[in-house]
Amino acid sequence: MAASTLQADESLCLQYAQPAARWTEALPVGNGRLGAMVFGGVPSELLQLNEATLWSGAPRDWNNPAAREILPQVRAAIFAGDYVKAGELCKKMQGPYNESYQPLGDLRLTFAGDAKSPPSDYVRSLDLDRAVATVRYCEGGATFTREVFSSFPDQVIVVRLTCDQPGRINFTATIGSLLRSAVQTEGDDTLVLRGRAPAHVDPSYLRTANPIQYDDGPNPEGMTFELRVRILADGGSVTGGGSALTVTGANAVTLLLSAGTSFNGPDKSPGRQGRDSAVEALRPLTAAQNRPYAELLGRHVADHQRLFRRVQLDLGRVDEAEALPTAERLARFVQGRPDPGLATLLYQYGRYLLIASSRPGGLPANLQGIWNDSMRPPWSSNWTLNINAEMNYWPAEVANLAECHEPFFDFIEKLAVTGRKTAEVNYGAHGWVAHHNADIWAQSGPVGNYGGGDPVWANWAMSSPWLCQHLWEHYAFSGDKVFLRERAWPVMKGAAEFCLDWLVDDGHGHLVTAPSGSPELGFITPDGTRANISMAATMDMSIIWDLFTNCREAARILGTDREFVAKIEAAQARLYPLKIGARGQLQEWFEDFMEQDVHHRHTSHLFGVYPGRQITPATPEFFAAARKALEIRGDDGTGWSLGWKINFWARFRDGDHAYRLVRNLLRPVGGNTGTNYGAGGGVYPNLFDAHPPFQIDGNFAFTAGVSEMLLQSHVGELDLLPALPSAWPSGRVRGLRARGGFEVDLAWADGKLTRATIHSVTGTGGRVRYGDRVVTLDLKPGESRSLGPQL
Ligand code: FUC
Repeated sequence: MAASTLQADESLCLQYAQPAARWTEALPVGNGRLGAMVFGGVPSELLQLNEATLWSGAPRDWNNPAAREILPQVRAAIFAGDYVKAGELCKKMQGPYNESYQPLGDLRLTFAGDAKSPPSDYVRSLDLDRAVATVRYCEGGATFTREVFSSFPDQVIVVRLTCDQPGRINFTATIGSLLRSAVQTEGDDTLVLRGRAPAHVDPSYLRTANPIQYDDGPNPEGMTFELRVRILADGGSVTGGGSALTVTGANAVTLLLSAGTSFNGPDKSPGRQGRDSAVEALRPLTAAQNRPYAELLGRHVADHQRLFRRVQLDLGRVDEAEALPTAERLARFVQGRPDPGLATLLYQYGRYLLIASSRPGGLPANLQGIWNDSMRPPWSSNWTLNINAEMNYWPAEVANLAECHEPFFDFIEKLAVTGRKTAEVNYGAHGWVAHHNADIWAQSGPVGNYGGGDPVWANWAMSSPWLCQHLWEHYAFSGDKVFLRERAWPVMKGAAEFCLDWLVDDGHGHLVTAPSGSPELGFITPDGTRANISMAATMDMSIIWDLFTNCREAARILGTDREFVAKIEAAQARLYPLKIGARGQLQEWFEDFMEQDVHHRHTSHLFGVYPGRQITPATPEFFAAARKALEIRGDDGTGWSLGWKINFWARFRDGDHAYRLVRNLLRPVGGNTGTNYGAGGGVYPNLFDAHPPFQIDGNFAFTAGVSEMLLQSHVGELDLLPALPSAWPSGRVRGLRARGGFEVDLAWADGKLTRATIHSVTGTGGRVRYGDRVVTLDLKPGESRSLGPQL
């Protein structure tokens, strides 16, 4: 293995020797709003395009006033031990399903080619450090190069075609969309596609006769959108009309792609009160066309690197592996050949994908980030709140991309508005509630089409306290009291108000949630009854514990709401306690029920281990019981499940077991995109995480998990290399963030820390741990301290 170095990150490339044959081989670029999957074909290039705000549907009333009448009946059934009846009653509390994220369209470039000389020396790559996808090949004695990127500063996708010989670029450009739309040319250099999204799309998992519904009325509902492609040729000519433009004999060509929708916020009809999508699409294009290509590229790379380069990681390298195509590296790695650089690549890919799918001012990354080619994408490509959306943001703070967390905060604030109404109408409760699924309209009610959803997922009501953890964590890492006071606290308080109303006395003095399920797993009672819904599932209690703990700390720091905090303290003391079951495991339900599926992908009962901080070495019995519960679940699962387990094993300080999950997550799954709820997650050739199908949360959980193996800070101290696996004996990391306002650089060799540098950004003092050694640092903001292995 080559010595550990931290040089230029030229190795941070995904690379392939063939064009993409499938979507999960294509390479993603994005600026948080505009995304493209670049296929890299030679006779025909395909860019599959997305715009993050393009969704089906419109704001609507998903609240269900009947729920309020049903709730006491549900509770009575639960307290009488009739869990089956409770589950059936829960269905009557549901509302409509959420809407679906929609694909924007395709850009196709069909090249004239050279029949006498087939292409050779083909290479296709994605450079994570520059956020540029490149295709290069030789044909007819010339070398052709394409570069594609999605610029955040200029809000356009840029495609650049060059050749080392003049006048050799010839192609025809066309655009199209799966959505209702029409294409025309404008002037002699622009293609314009105008369309309208469906007024409703049923989720992918529903079998319905008419799942995609357009509004054909005179004043139709449904989002409008526009895609524009402007072709700027250097030399040669651009000709055509209708729906195609042809470039002939150019030296170089720049294509600028811009798109806009009529989305005007979650409370505005996109069909009738929307923005002008034509204006939205035209504005950035008009600005960008005045900048030469080199300037567009320079602005893009500088913007990307400002974020991306904050964390540098080297887990060790095997030189011959670094040079191989990415898919071959995966194949070698799964056979047991060492390639720590592959884990580094996937780690940085998670950071790349967050930068590319979640930028200030936009929407948060959905189940597929921003990349989707289907009108009925898996699970609507929505925000699934019982694990997936939160998981997307686990790396944001620790992996030094706090700005990329911001779209999630905006979204949470919007849910806090719609969710206040839902809490009141459905449950007669104060504060705000959200359930299992959310969409661009900030859907906050339980889904299920009034009885069709299984309550074990549809009726899960714990989103608001969990989402608030993200607001708190942003403060915990940054120390930003203005954020805590003005943005976090009002939303956290609203979630706590809901929880205080939602909790009920179990008749024995404890406060419980009822109805309550452990997502998305049913149980078997001692008499053999199979049911889903009972009271006080461990996850509920741990999430509420987390919110209450964070609220108490927040209110103390802000010196606010003393009376309210007293209520929280009183309730927290009465929360139904954690329990240890007959197998020595942390119980998942309020009684020691058996799991209907002992290897189920969800590990909800371990919330207190990660992302929570209720279960730590300071609670040794529960820490051991949680570990036992994870052992029972096993080491397989869907992609995101494997990713969560890396984080758990890191918190259990077992680096080699965490690494076992790293290996499982790096299993190549080829082209397998059929939905698999059981085991078998891994990665696609383009390193998108496979549930299967593609779901981006596993990518983000991987990055969070590797960070957690190297640095932890959730128990009031900086814990250095808490879970270093023997597979990564030597390495370095620079720029990880820790709670309390610190950045941390670490170097290690032979499995041992050699040097740590703690930079205080806003932090003052703090404990630092390496193994059993602990030191207390006294640092002022801006100061750094270097420590050796003795601390
Ligand atoms: C939950 C999970 C599934 C999937 C879906 C998007 O329902 O249980 O595995 O990730 O969300």
